[in-house]
Amino acid sequence: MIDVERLARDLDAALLAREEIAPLRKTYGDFDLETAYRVQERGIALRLSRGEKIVGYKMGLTSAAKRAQMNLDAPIYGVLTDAMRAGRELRVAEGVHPKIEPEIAFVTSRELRGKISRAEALAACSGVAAALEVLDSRFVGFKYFSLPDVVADNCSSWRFVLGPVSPPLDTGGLRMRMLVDGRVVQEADSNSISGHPLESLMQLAAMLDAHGRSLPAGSIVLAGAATVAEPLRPGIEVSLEVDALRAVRIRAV
Ligand code: OOG
Ligand code: MG
Repeated sequence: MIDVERLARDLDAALLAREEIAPLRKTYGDFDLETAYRVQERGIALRLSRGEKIVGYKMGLTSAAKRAQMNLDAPIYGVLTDAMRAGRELRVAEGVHPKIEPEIAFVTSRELRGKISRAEALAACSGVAAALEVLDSRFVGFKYFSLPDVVADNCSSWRFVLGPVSPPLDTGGLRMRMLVDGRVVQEADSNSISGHPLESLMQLAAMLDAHGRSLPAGSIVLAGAATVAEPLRPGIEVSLEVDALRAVRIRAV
């Protein structure tokens, strides 16, 4: 029997101590995806007990590039709290081995529940923004080899930053360019995210529903990275330019 509380506490302790731990399945044996989401939920409860507030969700492994980079093959979701939201600067030393990736974020103004159409998803958005997600796994060397491990670890969530929020628009077929110190390092079409970024929002509503939950109005939703993630080193400035949206940038110190 997997002790959900124990796994959540191991991960939480690693997060607080900025320490790497072995993948949970190595230490505790196999557990399934449903158990992993329960560990994730318990880990979030620990964060909430420290005063953090849930501000939204992130979808992960929604692009072929990310699935190949992580060698995993199904979309997953994690929770975003206010403490994960970064401003203009980010302290690399507060993490273990952070990586940064280009995303699109939606801001919702209506509750979403269950299976919804693309039109319903769009109608529920009050805004859209270019976003950068900074991942940081609790596992040694950022390697975990299994979906349950990464889901339990809140899908490697660590920090995120949104660019200026624009009114809702069609986020399909937009060119996305991630730059490090002004040089393009990753480039993709926004449709490499789930075929269309809105599909990520629809998938999230369906996945939450399968866990008896809905997506509250006022949520921030990261649609998942369009390309592989790049290492975040102190001193670099990373920006993301997305056609039709305003750019987002962050400096790593
Ligand atoms: C898992 C999280 C993936 C994305 O956008 O695909 C993710 C990981 O890469 O460790 O956030
Ligand atoms: Mg991501």
